[in-house]
Amino acid sequence: MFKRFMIAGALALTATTAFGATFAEMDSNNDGKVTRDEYFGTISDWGTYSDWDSNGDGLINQSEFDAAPFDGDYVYWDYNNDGYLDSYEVYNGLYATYDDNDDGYWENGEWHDFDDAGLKN
Ligand SMILES: [Ca+2]
Ligand SMILES: [Ca+2]
Ligand SMILES: [Ca+2]
Ligand SMILES: [Ca+2]
Repeated sequence: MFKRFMIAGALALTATTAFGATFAEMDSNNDGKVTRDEYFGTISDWGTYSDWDSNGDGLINQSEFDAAPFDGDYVYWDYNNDGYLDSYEVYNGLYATYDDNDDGYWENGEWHDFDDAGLKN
């Protein structure tokens, strides 16, 4: 996880379009947790995947992944092992990375880790 801080610093200039929502905005039923459904419902509206797909081929390759404002394990996120990340693989990988206690929800403390990574405006 040490790379998070390096990446947040290196990409501060390019992260302006991503994740411009607060925890409360994502938590649409206000139960203090952001489920995958709530997360997918908001993240897909922001067009972040296309921001990261710099060559516009609809897939994230290794170099696009390295340039994106988040940390993760590219090989681990690539569930179908085709060498690229589609939007589901990216969003699902992000969600799993920041769900530190693996309970299937984002709670506020976990969201702060997400925020610290430079993903939120
Ligand atoms: Ca909720
Ligand atoms: Ca691409
Ligand atoms: Ca894949
Ligand atoms: Ca959690």
